Amino acid sequence: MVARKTAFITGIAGQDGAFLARFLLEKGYAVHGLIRWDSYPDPLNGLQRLDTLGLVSEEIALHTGDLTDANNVTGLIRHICPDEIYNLAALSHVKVSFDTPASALDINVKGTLNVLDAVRVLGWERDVRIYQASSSEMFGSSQPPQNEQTPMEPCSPYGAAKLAAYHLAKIYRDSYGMHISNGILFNHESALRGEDFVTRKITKAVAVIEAGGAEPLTLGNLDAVRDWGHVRDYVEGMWLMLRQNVPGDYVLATGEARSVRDFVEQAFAHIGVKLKWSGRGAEETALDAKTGRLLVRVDPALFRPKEVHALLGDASKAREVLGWRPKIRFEALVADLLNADRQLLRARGEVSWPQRMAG
Ligand code: F7E
Repeated sequence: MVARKTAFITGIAGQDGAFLARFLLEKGYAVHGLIRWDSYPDPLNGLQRLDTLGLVSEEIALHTGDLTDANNVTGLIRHICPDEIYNLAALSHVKVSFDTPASALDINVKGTLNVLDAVRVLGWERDVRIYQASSSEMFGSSQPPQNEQTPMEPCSPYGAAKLAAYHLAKIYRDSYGMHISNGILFNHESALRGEDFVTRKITKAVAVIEAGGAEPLTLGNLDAVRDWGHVRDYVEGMWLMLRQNVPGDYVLATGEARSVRDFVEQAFAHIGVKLKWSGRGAEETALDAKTGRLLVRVDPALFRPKEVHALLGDASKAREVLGWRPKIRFEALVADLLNADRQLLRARGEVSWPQRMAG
């Protein structure tokens, strides 16, 4: 009989953590997760995602702790004795990292170091496989398409912190022979994405407008181009990286570049509304082409101090070595998020439903 593997997921209460937990449970793993002390009292921001996936149960062992506390991390890893660690905990909002750069470095760099060093200090370098959540934000202003060889020029404290953590992972791999892989993931979304990320912000606003909401959708930079995939595909890629005999670094991306404006158009198209764009930059607006009602406007307060203009991933290496292929394309992704937001509105009873859009 094959022994049951144990996985430890830091950041299990986040979007990726929740999907990965479900994926690993389905594979028969014993799953342990790290949550911050404040994840409990605030279910909306804390364990809501695990709850949505039906995972707040004895199936998962949740441990309260803090990634920035080295002794705490070492103690937890010693106690859990994991075969695999997925280090997903992070301050993950790029704009927030401009406001709290020290926290971004603390959690994203020191937190990663604490995980890597705990395994080294315990002398388990050959026993534990580690997945490090690296990010396409590390490419920053590098020309697209980006792959594992592309120079990294981060544009935010978040990107710089992720790059430092990426290098630490490589240094520990090369210095101590540890099985550590960096997943360089391009944007990946789901219905569990926080509403302060652009995809959920758009689909939630469109669902509200469809149900009779009066407020237009207010956004920052509409020209930003991203490579958006679905988190379901990406957690499989994380797991596949740890199945390899030799660790490595892999880009996971769809290879499809879309602007924020494209995402907005697609979401409104899904509810049967065609947009008419006019103006540029902070003056740009979109009206309902049929009724002339203002549906989208720009607020310069949502611009970032420095923007990553275009991210488009080349995931050839993951395709060839891991056999990884994303299955969910752009239209299906937008539909998935929007339909979930429609359902959520109905369930919360926040607006009357169904209701015709006011003209
Ligand atoms: O922004 C623009 C914004 O916040 C996407 C994280 O998971 O992916 C994510 O980082 C784009 C940016 O994600 C609004 O300026 C316009 O160009 O959804 P986002 P992100 O910054 O790309 C990477 C791979 C990560 O690793 C990160 O952890 O959309 N944008 N208007 C806006 N963005 C937001 N949030 N809100 C707006 O109103």
